[in-house]
This record gives sequence, structure tokens and C-alpha cells, in this order.
Amino acid sequence: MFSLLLTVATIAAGTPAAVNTAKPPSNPHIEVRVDTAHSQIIVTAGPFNLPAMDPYMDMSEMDKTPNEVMRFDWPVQGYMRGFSVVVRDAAGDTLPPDVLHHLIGVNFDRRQLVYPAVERLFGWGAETSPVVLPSSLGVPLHMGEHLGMYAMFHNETGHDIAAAYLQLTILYTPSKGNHVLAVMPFYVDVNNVIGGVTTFDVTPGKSMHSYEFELPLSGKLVGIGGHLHDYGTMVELQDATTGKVLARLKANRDDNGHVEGVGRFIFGFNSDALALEAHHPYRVVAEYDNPTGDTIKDGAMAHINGAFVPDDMSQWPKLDLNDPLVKKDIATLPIMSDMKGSGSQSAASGSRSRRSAKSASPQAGNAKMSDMPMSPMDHMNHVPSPGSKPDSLRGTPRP
Ligand SMILES: [Cu+2]
Repeated sequence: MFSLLLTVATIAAGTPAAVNTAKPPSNPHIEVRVDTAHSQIIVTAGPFNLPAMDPYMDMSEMDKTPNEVMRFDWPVQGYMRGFSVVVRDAAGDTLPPDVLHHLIGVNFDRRQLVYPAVERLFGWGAETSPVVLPSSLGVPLHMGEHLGMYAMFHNETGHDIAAAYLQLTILYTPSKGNHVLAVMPFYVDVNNVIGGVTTFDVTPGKSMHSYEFELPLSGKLVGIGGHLHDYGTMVELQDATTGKVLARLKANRDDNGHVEGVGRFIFGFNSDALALEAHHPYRVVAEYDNPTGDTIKDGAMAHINGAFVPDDMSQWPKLDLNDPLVKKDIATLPIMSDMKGSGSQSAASGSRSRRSAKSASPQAGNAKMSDMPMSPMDHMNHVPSPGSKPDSLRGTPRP
């Protein structure tokens, strides 16, 4: 599902766009089109001017590429149930998927479940495959709701791209005439710093990090996924009162401890979903095991995200735009703390440039971007067949 799209399309050098030496366009605009026949919303943004980047330079160089938040309004009364992204050039031809490092969607009208921060509605990385929820599920959105998205690009094609266009296709289910179970994004991090970096240092040997939290309303988790950087071993959800492990997501590591992926778990959509109680203490715990003997500055991240079905949607915490943390979150939105962590991580490990890390272990770099704090959908685009073995352990019997 998260298989890498390693197809590298060859772009002919010297396309009309590339030879244009005039000052390139730098004010991308956004266009939203609704295709009611196919229940699709097509959001096109651009043009973006993407100078060629040195593949061996530090990832922080990416901060120089356009990454403003582009706002648009949700144009239908209905549920979001999937999305996909392609990048095209001025001629409409598809660009290599890894030109787009990530694209994050934000809902400025709704708060996150755990944190006083705006909702991260969806996320896309170069390695993401199109996401589709079962038709009976969807993220509820109201017509006119204020959304936005921001992108980070990484042009390693070897030549400048004067005008790139993002094309986001969102699948929706109209509210009218459809019975849809509302699922909401769930995100909890061992070190979430709103408006700051969520990365932390990886000390030699084993280390644990945790964060205790409560939910403002009760509901059920139908599926979760985890995110860890290299040397992470697992991230788990605990009942903080009893210490019981509710779900453990193990990292898939190679012999050197490089993380190639983190487990995900679908509890189920009905009575088998994991019930979480309002105002009850829970804990997210992550373990790292760093064999290098060195501290890796800002090398780690750990979070769980997933899909949450509230018992009573009307109890969802209100977004308080006067809350200093919410203000800070919005003000710092395009800042990608994750990549800063990755950048210093590759710097710390010296010889591992992005490209060499990529070829040595195709998913290692991408694990960083594959499940960011945003959408339930990353983890929902497949439903395990009955009797299939989950790739994570559940510590307690089903309720
Ligand atoms: Cu990360």
C-alpha cells in the first residue's frame, strides 16, 4: 500500500518551460472544481518555480522552495473519503512523484482532538499511494469550511522546473441520501510542541519517551498507524491508570536499526473498535534503541495517528482562535519540523546523504513522511481480510 513510487519519469532537458530564464512565477494560485458526476473535487495549485536542487545538499535547503499555505473552501456538503495527488508541468505532463516531498491539508475551522491546534486533514508524501476509505466512512466537512494546504518540493531532476502544478483529487460522499460513519483524524505525539519541533535526541542504547493525555470526549479508534525515525523500535498506546498496553506498533528495522516502516492496526469499524473514554488518562510511549554509541541530535520522532469515531460529534472541542497555542500553530504552519529533524539526522550520520540512504534502503527516508500527523486515511485505505494477521500486537483482549 505504501509501496514506493520509484518510477522516475525522464523529463526532457530543455523543455520550453525550463529554458525560460525570465523571473519565474512565484505567486501560485489555487482553483477548485467540483465534478459531481464522479463525486470528485479537483484542486489545482500553481505555478511553482522549482530550481534544481543538489541531491547531496542538506534537507534544510528545501525550506527555500515555496511552502505558503494556500487556502480554499470546501465546496460541497459531504464527507471526504479519499485523495490522490499528482504534479504536472506547464504542458500537463506528469512530473516524478518525488518532486513533491509532502503536501499537508489543514482545516482551519476545526480543532484537533488532543491538541489545541488546527486539524490536519490529509497528508501526502512522495511515497503515498492514492487513499480511499470504504464508502461507509468519511471525514465530515461542511460546505464553505476553510481549508488550506501547503507543500514542500524537492526537485532532484537535475534541471529547473519553471512551472509545476499540484493537482489534488479529493473523493467525497454527498451527505444527502448517504449514511456515512464520521471518522476524525487522531494524532498524539510523545513530544508534540505546537509551533515548534517535535523531534528529540536519540541517546545511545535504549531510551523511552512518553506523553500522557486525555480526550475531551469518548469514542472509538478504528485504526492506528505509527511513525518513528531510525533506531525507533516501537510506539504504543497505554491506559495510563493501569499501565495496560492497548496497542503496540512495532518498527520494521533493518540490521543497522534503520526504520523501514512502522506497523499499523485496524481494530475494526464496529464493536471491535478500541473504546477510549473521555477524561481518562492515556499514554503514548515510544522506545528507541540506538546502537551507534552517539547521541543523534533531533534524530527522533514518535507519534500515533489514526481514525477516531466520536460517540457524540457535538462534543468535539471547539477551536478557540484566541488560544495562544492555536495562534502559534497557525502562524507556524508551513514549517516542517520533521524535515529539520531528518536533515540534522543525516548530517549527524555523516556519510548518509539522502540519495545514498534512499538507494540503500528505499523506505527508510520515506518512513519519515509516510504517516504524518494529519489524516486517518493513511491507515484506512486497506481493510484487512478476515483472519489476516495484523502487523502489530494488541496487549489486551478486545472489549
Ligand atoms: Cu518524523
